[in-house]
Amino acid sequence: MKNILVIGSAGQIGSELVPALRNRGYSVVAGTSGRTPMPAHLADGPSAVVNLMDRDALAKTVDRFEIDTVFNLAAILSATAESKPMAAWDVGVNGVIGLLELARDRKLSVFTPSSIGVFGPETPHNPTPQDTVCRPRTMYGITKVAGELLSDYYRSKYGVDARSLRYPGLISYVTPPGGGTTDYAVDIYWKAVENGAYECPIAAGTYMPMMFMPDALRAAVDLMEADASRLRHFNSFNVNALSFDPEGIAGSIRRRIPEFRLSYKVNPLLQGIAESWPDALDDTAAREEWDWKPEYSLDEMTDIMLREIAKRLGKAAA
Ligand code: AKB
Repeated sequence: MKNILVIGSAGQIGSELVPALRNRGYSVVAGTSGRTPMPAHLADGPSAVVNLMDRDALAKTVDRFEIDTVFNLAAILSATAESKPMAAWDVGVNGVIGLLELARDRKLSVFTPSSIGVFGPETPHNPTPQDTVCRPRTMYGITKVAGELLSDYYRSKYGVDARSLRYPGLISYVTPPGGGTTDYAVDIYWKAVENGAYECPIAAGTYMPMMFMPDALRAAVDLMEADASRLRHFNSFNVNALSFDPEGIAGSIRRRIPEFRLSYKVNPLLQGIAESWPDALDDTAAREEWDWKPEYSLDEMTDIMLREIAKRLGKAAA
Protein backbone atom coordinates (compact mmCIF):
# COMPACT_ATOMS: atom_id res chain seq x y z
CA MET A 1 0.00 0.00 0.00
CA LYS A 2 1.58 3.25 -1.20
CA ASN A 3 -0.60 5.36 -3.48
CA ILE A 4 -4.17 5.34 -2.22
CA LEU A 5 -7.46 6.54 -3.70
CA VAL A 6 -10.29 7.18 -1.22
CA ILE A 7 -13.67 7.12 -2.97
CA GLY A 8 -16.25 9.03 -0.95
CA SER A 9 -13.66 11.16 0.80
CA ALA A 10 -16.15 13.85 1.90
CA GLY A 11 -18.39 11.37 3.75
CA GLN A 12 -18.46 10.36 7.41
CA ILE A 13 -15.54 7.90 7.21
CA GLY A 14 -13.65 9.45 4.30
CA SER A 15 -13.41 12.93 5.82
CA GLU A 16 -11.29 11.46 8.64
CA LEU A 17 -9.65 8.56 6.81
CA VAL A 18 -7.86 10.81 4.29
CA PRO A 19 -5.88 12.73 6.97
CA ALA A 20 -5.32 9.52 8.99
CA LEU A 21 -3.71 7.82 5.96
CA ARG A 22 -1.70 10.93 5.03
CA ASN A 23 -0.42 11.18 8.60
CA ARG A 24 0.88 7.62 8.24
CA GLY A 25 2.93 8.75 5.25
CA TYR A 26 0.77 7.44 2.40
CA SER A 27 0.13 9.44 -0.73
CA VAL A 28 -3.66 9.81 -0.81
CA VAL A 29 -5.95 11.10 -3.55
CA ALA A 30 -9.19 12.41 -2.04
CA GLY A 31 -11.93 11.28 -4.43
CA THR A 32 -15.35 12.90 -4.46
CA SER A 33 -18.22 12.61 -6.91
CA GLY A 34 -20.89 15.29 -6.40
CA ARG A 35 -19.67 16.68 -3.12
CA THR A 36 -17.01 19.39 -2.84
CA PRO A 37 -13.73 18.02 -1.47
CA MET A 38 -13.01 18.95 2.15
CA PRO A 39 -10.86 22.13 2.21
CA ALA A 40 -8.36 20.36 4.49
CA HIS A 41 -8.00 17.52 1.96
CA LEU A 42 -7.31 20.01 -0.86
CA ALA A 43 -4.68 21.82 1.15
CA ASP A 44 -2.78 18.65 2.08
CA GLY A 45 -2.65 16.64 -1.14
CA PRO A 46 -4.21 15.67 -4.45
CA SER A 47 -7.91 15.24 -5.08
CA ALA A 48 -9.96 14.01 -8.04
CA VAL A 49 -13.55 13.83 -9.17
CA VAL A 50 -14.40 10.12 -9.13
CA ASN A 51 -17.73 8.42 -9.48
CA LEU A 52 -17.71 4.74 -8.54
CA MET A 53 -20.24 4.10 -11.31
CA ASP A 54 -18.11 5.69 -14.07
CA ARG A 55 -15.64 2.86 -14.65
CA ASP A 56 -13.64 4.52 -17.45
CA ALA A 57 -13.10 7.73 -15.50
CA LEU A 58 -12.20 5.69 -12.42
CA ALA A 59 -9.62 3.72 -14.41
CA LYS A 60 -8.10 6.98 -15.70
CA THR A 61 -7.76 8.34 -12.17
CA VAL A 62 -6.15 5.06 -11.01
CA ASP A 63 -3.65 5.23 -13.88
CA ARG A 64 -2.96 8.96 -13.55
CA PHE A 65 -2.02 8.75 -9.86
CA GLU A 66 -0.48 5.25 -10.08
CA ILE A 67 -2.94 4.05 -7.45
CA ASP A 68 -2.27 0.64 -5.87
CA THR A 69 -4.99 0.67 -3.18
CA VAL A 70 -8.59 1.89 -3.18
CA PHE A 71 -10.74 2.53 -0.12
CA ASN A 72 -14.29 2.42 -1.50
CA LEU A 73 -16.49 4.34 0.92
CA ALA A 74 -19.39 5.04 -1.44
CA ALA A 75 -22.61 3.82 0.22
CA ILE A 76 -26.31 4.42 0.67
CA LEU A 77 -27.00 3.56 4.31
CA SER A 78 -29.72 1.29 5.67
CA ALA A 79 -32.70 3.62 6.19
CA THR A 80 -32.21 5.59 2.95
CA ALA A 81 -31.67 2.37 1.00
CA GLU A 82 -35.19 1.26 1.93
CA SER A 83 -36.61 4.20 -0.06
CA LYS A 84 -34.04 3.96 -2.89
CA PRO A 85 -33.47 0.21 -3.31
CA MET A 86 -32.31 0.35 -6.93
CA ALA A 87 -29.80 3.13 -6.22
CA ALA A 88 -28.57 1.15 -3.20
CA TRP A 89 -28.12 -1.95 -5.37
CA ASP A 90 -26.28 0.07 -7.99
CA VAL A 91 -23.74 1.54 -5.57
CA GLY A 92 -23.47 -1.50 -3.31
CA VAL A 93 -23.30 -4.24 -5.94
CA ASN A 94 -22.68 -2.87 -9.44
CA GLY A 95 -20.23 -0.31 -8.05
CA VAL A 96 -18.38 -2.96 -6.06
CA ILE A 97 -18.11 -5.47 -8.91
CA GLY A 98 -16.93 -2.73 -11.29
CA LEU A 99 -14.21 -1.80 -8.84
CA LEU A 100 -13.23 -5.46 -8.37
CA GLU A 101 -12.92 -5.81 -12.16
CA LEU A 102 -10.64 -2.78 -12.21
CA ALA A 103 -8.69 -4.22 -9.28
CA ARG A 104 -8.26 -7.49 -11.16
CA ASP A 105 -6.99 -5.63 -14.23
CA ARG A 106 -4.72 -3.12 -12.45
CA LYS A 107 -3.69 -5.37 -9.51
CA LEU A 108 -5.21 -3.08 -6.89
CA SER A 109 -5.87 -3.80 -3.23
CA VAL A 110 -9.44 -2.88 -2.28
CA PHE A 111 -11.12 -2.04 1.02
CA THR A 112 -14.93 -1.87 1.00
CA PRO A 113 -16.70 -1.52 4.34
CA SER A 114 -19.29 -4.14 5.10
CA SER A 115 -21.71 -3.71 8.00
CA ILE A 116 -23.65 -5.31 10.82
CA GLY A 117 -26.44 -4.87 8.24
CA VAL A 118 -25.44 -8.25 6.75
CA PHE A 119 -27.16 -9.93 9.71
CA GLY A 120 -30.87 -10.53 10.18
CA PRO A 121 -33.46 -11.72 12.67
CA GLU A 122 -32.32 -15.38 12.56
CA THR A 123 -28.71 -14.48 13.38
CA PRO A 124 -27.66 -15.05 17.02
CA HIS A 125 -27.67 -11.52 18.47
CA ASN A 126 -25.36 -11.56 21.46
CA PRO A 127 -22.64 -12.08 20.58
CA THR A 128 -23.02 -12.54 16.83
CA PRO A 129 -20.46 -15.11 15.65
CA GLN A 130 -17.99 -14.39 12.84
CA ASP A 131 -19.31 -17.14 10.59
CA THR A 132 -23.08 -17.29 10.94
CA VAL A 133 -26.46 -16.80 9.28
CA CYS A 134 -26.47 -13.74 6.96
CA ARG A 135 -30.07 -13.29 5.86
CA PRO A 136 -30.73 -9.55 6.13
CA ARG A 137 -34.19 -8.07 5.57
CA THR A 138 -32.93 -4.71 4.26
CA MET A 139 -31.73 -3.79 0.77
CA TYR A 140 -28.61 -2.30 2.39
CA GLY A 141 -27.87 -5.61 4.09
CA ILE A 142 -28.48 -7.56 0.89
CA THR A 143 -25.99 -5.37 -1.00
CA LYS A 144 -23.44 -5.79 1.80
CA VAL A 145 -23.75 -9.60 1.75
CA ALA A 146 -23.36 -9.51 -2.04
CA GLY A 147 -20.31 -7.21 -1.67
CA GLU A 148 -18.70 -9.62 0.81
CA LEU A 149 -19.33 -12.62 -1.45
CA LEU A 150 -18.10 -10.83 -4.57
CA SER A 151 -14.96 -9.68 -2.78
CA ASP A 152 -14.16 -13.22 -1.62
CA TYR A 153 -14.95 -14.55 -5.10
CA TYR A 154 -12.53 -12.12 -6.79
CA ARG A 155 -9.96 -12.97 -4.16
CA SER A 156 -10.11 -16.73 -4.62
CA LYS A 157 -10.73 -16.78 -8.37
CA TYR A 158 -8.47 -13.92 -9.54
CA GLY A 159 -6.17 -13.23 -6.59
CA VAL A 160 -7.56 -9.72 -5.97
CA ASP A 161 -6.47 -8.40 -2.57
CA ALA A 162 -9.96 -7.44 -1.34
CA ARG A 163 -10.56 -7.00 2.41
CA SER A 164 -13.38 -5.64 4.54
CA LEU A 165 -14.83 -5.03 7.99
CA ARG A 166 -18.38 -5.37 9.25
CA TYR A 167 -18.66 -1.92 10.78
CA PRO A 168 -21.09 -1.31 13.61
CA GLY A 169 -22.70 2.14 13.99
CA LEU A 170 -19.91 4.72 13.66
CA ILE A 171 -19.85 7.75 15.92
CA SER A 172 -17.98 10.92 15.00
CA TYR A 173 -18.23 14.70 15.19
CA VAL A 174 -16.43 15.81 12.00
CA THR A 175 -18.94 14.89 9.27
CA PRO A 176 -22.46 13.68 10.10
CA PRO A 177 -23.63 10.30 8.86
CA GLY A 178 -26.82 10.26 6.80
CA GLY A 179 -29.63 7.77 6.43
CA GLY A 180 -28.38 5.11 8.84
CA THR A 181 -30.25 3.23 11.56
CA THR A 182 -27.50 3.84 14.10
CA ASP A 183 -27.35 7.62 13.42
CA TYR A 184 -29.33 8.38 16.60
CA ALA A 185 -26.12 7.73 18.52
CA VAL A 186 -24.53 10.73 16.76
CA ASP A 187 -27.61 13.00 16.77
CA ILE A 188 -28.09 12.53 20.52
CA TYR A 189 -24.74 14.23 21.25
CA TRP A 190 -25.49 17.24 19.02
CA LYS A 191 -28.95 17.71 20.58
CA ALA A 192 -27.57 17.24 24.10
CA VAL A 193 -25.16 20.15 23.54
CA GLU A 194 -27.62 22.30 21.55
CA ASN A 195 -30.85 21.82 23.56
CA GLY A 196 -30.13 19.58 26.54
CA ALA A 197 -32.82 17.20 25.25
CA TYR A 198 -33.30 14.53 22.58
CA GLU A 199 -36.30 12.71 21.13
CA CYS A 200 -35.04 9.26 20.21
CA PRO A 201 -36.35 7.24 17.22
CA ILE A 202 -35.02 3.97 18.70
CA ALA A 203 -36.77 2.37 21.67
CA ALA A 204 -35.25 1.97 25.13
CA GLY A 205 -33.73 -1.47 25.54
CA THR A 206 -32.62 -1.74 21.88
CA TYR A 207 -28.93 -2.55 21.93
CA MET A 208 -26.73 -2.18 18.85
CA PRO A 209 -22.96 -2.46 18.36
CA MET A 210 -21.25 0.94 17.99
CA MET A 211 -17.72 2.27 17.53
CA PHE A 212 -15.94 5.62 17.90
CA MET A 213 -14.44 6.82 14.61
CA PRO A 214 -10.75 6.74 15.66
CA ASP A 215 -11.13 3.00 16.36
CA ALA A 216 -12.92 2.51 13.02
CA LEU A 217 -10.12 4.27 11.11
CA ARG A 218 -7.42 2.31 12.87
CA ALA A 219 -9.25 -0.93 12.13
CA ALA A 220 -9.39 -0.17 8.39
CA VAL A 221 -5.72 0.80 8.19
CA ASP A 222 -4.54 -2.12 10.35
CA LEU A 223 -6.51 -4.61 8.26
CA MET A 224 -5.13 -3.26 4.99
CA GLU A 225 -1.58 -3.26 6.41
CA ALA A 226 -1.94 -6.78 7.85
CA ASP A 227 0.21 -9.60 6.55
CA ALA A 228 -2.10 -11.51 4.18
CA SER A 229 -0.55 -14.83 5.20
CA ARG A 230 -2.09 -14.42 8.69
CA LEU A 231 -5.61 -13.78 7.38
CA ARG A 232 -8.25 -16.45 6.93
CA HIS A 233 -11.43 -14.39 6.59
CA PHE A 234 -10.77 -11.31 4.41
CA ASN A 235 -14.46 -10.52 3.63
CA SER A 236 -15.53 -9.67 6.11
CA PHE A 237 -14.36 -9.34 9.73
CA ASN A 238 -16.63 -8.68 12.72
CA VAL A 239 -15.15 -5.79 14.73
CA ASN A 240 -16.68 -5.08 18.13
CA ALA A 241 -16.16 -2.06 20.38
CA LEU A 242 -19.23 -0.73 22.24
CA SER A 243 -22.78 -1.95 22.79
CA PHE A 244 -25.46 0.24 24.35
CA ASP A 245 -29.14 1.18 24.14
CA PRO A 246 -30.47 4.78 24.19
CA GLU A 247 -30.60 4.76 28.02
CA GLY A 248 -26.94 3.72 28.15
CA ILE A 249 -25.68 6.57 25.98
CA ALA A 250 -28.00 9.03 27.78
CA GLY A 251 -26.51 7.91 31.12
CA SER A 252 -23.04 8.55 29.79
CA ILE A 253 -24.08 12.07 28.62
CA ARG A 254 -25.65 12.83 32.04
CA ARG A 255 -22.25 12.45 33.73
CA ARG A 256 -21.42 15.76 31.96
CA ILE A 257 -24.91 17.26 31.44
CA PRO A 258 -26.96 16.07 34.47
CA GLU A 259 -30.13 17.87 33.29
CA PHE A 260 -30.10 16.07 29.87
CA ARG A 261 -33.60 14.80 28.99
CA LEU A 262 -34.32 11.78 26.80
CA SER A 263 -37.77 11.11 25.37
CA TYR A 264 -38.94 8.66 22.70
CA LYS A 265 -40.79 8.89 19.38
CA VAL A 266 -40.03 5.50 17.91
CA ASN A 267 -39.65 5.33 14.13
CA PRO A 268 -41.06 1.93 13.05
CA LEU A 269 -38.72 1.59 10.05
CA LEU A 270 -35.58 2.25 12.10
CA GLN A 271 -36.83 0.19 15.03
CA GLY A 272 -37.56 -2.81 12.81
CA ILE A 273 -34.07 -2.66 11.32
CA ALA A 274 -32.42 -2.16 14.72
CA GLU A 275 -34.21 -5.19 16.18
CA SER A 276 -32.98 -7.38 13.31
CA TRP A 277 -29.34 -6.40 13.99
CA PRO A 278 -26.91 -7.76 16.60
CA ASP A 279 -26.51 -6.41 20.13
CA ALA A 280 -22.77 -7.15 20.09
CA LEU A 281 -20.30 -9.03 17.89
CA ASP A 282 -17.82 -11.81 18.51
CA ASP A 283 -14.65 -10.41 16.94
CA THR A 284 -12.24 -13.18 17.96
CA ALA A 285 -11.19 -13.70 14.32
CA ALA A 286 -10.14 -10.05 13.94
CA ARG A 287 -8.28 -10.17 17.25
CA GLU A 288 -6.44 -13.37 16.32
CA GLU A 289 -5.73 -12.69 12.65
CA TRP A 290 -4.63 -9.03 12.71
CA ASP A 291 -4.52 -8.04 16.40
CA TRP A 292 -7.67 -5.88 16.44
CA LYS A 293 -8.42 -4.23 19.76
CA PRO A 294 -10.69 -1.19 20.31
CA GLU A 295 -9.36 1.65 22.46
CA TYR A 296 -12.31 3.86 23.38
CA SER A 297 -14.89 3.21 26.09
CA LEU A 298 -18.37 4.75 25.94
CA ASP A 299 -17.51 7.40 28.53
CA GLU A 300 -14.21 8.32 26.84
CA MET A 301 -16.06 8.73 23.55
CA THR A 302 -18.81 10.80 25.20
CA ASP A 303 -16.30 13.19 26.75
CA ILE A 304 -14.62 13.80 23.38
CA MET A 305 -17.92 14.08 21.46
CA LEU A 306 -19.41 16.63 23.89
CA ARG A 307 -16.21 18.68 24.00
CA GLU A 308 -15.74 18.79 20.21
CA ILE A 309 -19.40 19.47 19.43
CA ALA A 310 -19.46 22.30 22.00
CA LYS A 311 -16.43 23.83 20.23
CA ARG A 312 -18.18 23.59 16.87
CA LEU A 313 -21.37 25.16 18.23
CA GLY A 314 -19.41 27.88 20.04
CA LYS A 315 -20.73 26.71 23.43
CA ALA A 316 -18.91 26.21 26.72
CA ALA A 317 -17.77 22.59 27.15
CA ALA A 318 -19.90 20.55 29.56
C1 AKB B 1 -26.45 2.15 9.21
O1 AKB B 1 -27.03 2.35 10.30
O2 AKB B 1 -27.02 1.94 8.15
C2 AKB B 1 -24.94 2.09 9.24
C3 AKB B 1 -24.44 0.71 9.44
C4 AKB B 1 -24.52 0.07 10.75
O3 AKB B 1 -23.95 0.11 8.52
N1 AKB B 1 -24.43 2.95 10.27
